[in-house]
Amino acid sequence: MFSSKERFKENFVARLEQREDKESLQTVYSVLTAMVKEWTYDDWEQTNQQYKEQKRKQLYYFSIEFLMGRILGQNLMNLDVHGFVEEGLKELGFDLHAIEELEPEPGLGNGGLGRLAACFMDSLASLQLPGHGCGLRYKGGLFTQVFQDGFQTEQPTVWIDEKEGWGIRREELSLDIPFFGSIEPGIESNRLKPVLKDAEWIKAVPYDYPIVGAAGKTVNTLRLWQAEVSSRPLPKGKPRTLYEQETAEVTDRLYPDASLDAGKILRLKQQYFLCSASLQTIVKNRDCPLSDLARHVAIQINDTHPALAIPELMRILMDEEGMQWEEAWGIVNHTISYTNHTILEEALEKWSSSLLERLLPRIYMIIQEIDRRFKEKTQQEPLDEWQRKKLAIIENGVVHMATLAVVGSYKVNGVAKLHTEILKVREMKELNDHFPHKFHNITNGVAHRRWLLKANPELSSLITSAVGDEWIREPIKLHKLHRFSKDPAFLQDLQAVKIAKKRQLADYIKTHQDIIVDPESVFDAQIKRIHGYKRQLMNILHIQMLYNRILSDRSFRPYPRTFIFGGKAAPSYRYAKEVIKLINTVADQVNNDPLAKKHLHIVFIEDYSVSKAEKIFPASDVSEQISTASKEASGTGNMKFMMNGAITLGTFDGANLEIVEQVGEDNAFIFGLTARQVMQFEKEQSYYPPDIIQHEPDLQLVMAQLLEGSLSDGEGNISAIRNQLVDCNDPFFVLKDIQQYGKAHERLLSAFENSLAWQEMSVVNIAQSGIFSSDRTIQEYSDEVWQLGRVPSNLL
Ligand code: 26Y
Repeated sequence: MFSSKERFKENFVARLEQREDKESLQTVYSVLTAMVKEWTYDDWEQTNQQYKEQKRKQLYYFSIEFLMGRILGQNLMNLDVHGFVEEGLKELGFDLHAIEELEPEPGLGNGGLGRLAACFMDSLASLQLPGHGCGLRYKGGLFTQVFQDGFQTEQPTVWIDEKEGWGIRREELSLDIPFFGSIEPGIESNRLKPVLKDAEWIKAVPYDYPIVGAAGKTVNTLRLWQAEVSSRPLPKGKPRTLYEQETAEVTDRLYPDASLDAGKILRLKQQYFLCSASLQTIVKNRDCPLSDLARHVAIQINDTHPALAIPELMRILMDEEGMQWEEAWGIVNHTISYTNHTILEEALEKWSSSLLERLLPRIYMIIQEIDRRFKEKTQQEPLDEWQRKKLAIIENGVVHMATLAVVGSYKVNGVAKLHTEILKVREMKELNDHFPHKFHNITNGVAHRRWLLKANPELSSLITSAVGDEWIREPIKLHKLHRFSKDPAFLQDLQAVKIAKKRQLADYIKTHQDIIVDPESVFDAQIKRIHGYKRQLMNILHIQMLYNRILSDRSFRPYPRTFIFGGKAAPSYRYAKEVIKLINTVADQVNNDPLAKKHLHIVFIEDYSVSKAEKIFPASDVSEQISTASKEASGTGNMKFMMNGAITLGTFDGANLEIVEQVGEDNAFIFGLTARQVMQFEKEQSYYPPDIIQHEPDLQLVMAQLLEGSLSDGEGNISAIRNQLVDCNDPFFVLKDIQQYGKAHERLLSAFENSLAWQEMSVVNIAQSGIFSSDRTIQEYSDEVWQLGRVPSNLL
């Protein structure tokens, strides 16, 4: 690698000279990427070599999503060369920022869970821990969101990284994975061995991506599997074209529609494909006797999507390696651990026994045996019928993946204190009673190097100029900023940085969405998947109430605000899509109303993604975290806002509670029902929205506009919202919390008007955000679950 700008420039120019289209930015991108790849690959080989020689325990993080975002800029940063590469290119007349924007963005994830996996990859490598990712190389990432007449439409995204991408195809490590067929008893070396007959095989080809740790040197691996046609014979009667088409589908896209059986089979195929290919490789490449596997390998399953790892590892140990059940189970149960990310009923995976049995006959047999043995164990316990149901892996023809994941893992964690508590006392109470030592909490964290250092270089320089750069390696050192919380000069600088970031975002909004917003207004952002429990609906109804008041009350002239939304709705989630349409409808009205637009602007950033998030977090003053208490497992956007100095406006839910624990209630705006109150209402079924509407004229007006007036399009396009809010007693308590939400907004606005006091709150938030770095999270996983040893870079 180069240690100086001059050498970099020389080499860069020499390479550029050899290219044909020297003037194009695309060529510059291609030359630069090739150079960074070379720098990375040396360290990558060395890291692998080192891990092999030292025989260190390795972690494999299994996840159906890895939402990595763009890689070039991050690698330049972690290699510690971003500064001189940027300068060098500038001197040559190129803008690094523009070059970075040319990288096709891998959208191989959907939301928090996938981005968490990506942050974990960064922290593992940066802490010099041997930890790798295992996932799928989807041809298209999540769909591209395009608004048409305010409605979300979905367009397939093809993520092409064949020529210029970071991945390396490892053809020689390919293997075949079987599906369908039937099990027959066979004999091998004098022992019974189940034999799979007439299976359909799909070839799994690994693509390896380098994960560069901070300060370079440690380079771990993200291995993504791609499905291809196998050379094995097809089962009798299977048409070749159908087989080819079905094979291509396996890694075609994330979360294919699973409303019909064919879609369910496809999702299960994806899950097994990931687990089987990864586990077979891990077992084959181990550097220890099989009986020692748990001391040399840790496997973390990111939610239940890779829970088939449990029966699959059993299968490998027993059928392929000849182990007895008890010994194999002991290994599985000391190797695999499980992270739960949700308590929402609809997201707890359940599969029909018959589908599973048809697609994966041997795996289903093993799940049945795990279930039988577990039932036998709990037989003696004095449990009622309901409790036994909650402990069943297979019940009434349905396989409960979360139960399987808990029974097969040695540790189970929730992702924030409140979430873990709810798992233990309610959602998984029976399992926790049975396995009291399995459950524990590890609060999420985010890669501060991406979300602060890279996304907000202006703020990062300000922090470094005040307290030095230790915080980059040790984020907890952000504490030192407290010293500046009353320093007017620092507070002014902080404000200037925020304004600069707001201007950048305003420019982006002007260019891409043709809306002019005022950087002096409060930037209030809610960016996350669109979902009922996250309550984007409450946000937009509140805005509509403000709008109504501006029109009706001449004395009401609130401080200008820009409301920013971003997020996608699952294609089949009708309610969430109606919320999108509603936000766009209100936005159209408000942004075009000459009176209202002096006070309010609404921007729905189209096709929200990691790179867009990198622009929004640094530019926001207010972080909307307004989920119905008890429903948001953790949230991680809340942490990204916090480290960029935004103030939380939120409910006591997920990690918001821990944010408030850090900053104190004076440095956040908290409102609404508590988790306990929500759960009480749910238990008693005593919430009845019409009671509330009856007493609130401003709510009555909004509801009237929504149901038959200016917000309703008269074509039934908001019938799902209506149905939920009015007819189904709104499980998300929107109207119950909306008045308190409005009051919290008022408190917030008056705080904003005192700009020094606001900046002081901002400093406290940044100073206390270190604990939410994923470095801390990963260290906890390592200490409490994986027991990894650091491999210092001086050894590398
Ligand atoms: C398969 C299907 C049912 C499904 C697909 C995606 C189920 C769940 C998911 C994704 C869940 C997810 O992203 N959960 C989020 O995980 C974050 C990281 O822990 C949390 O911060 C966040 O609260 C949670 O909603």
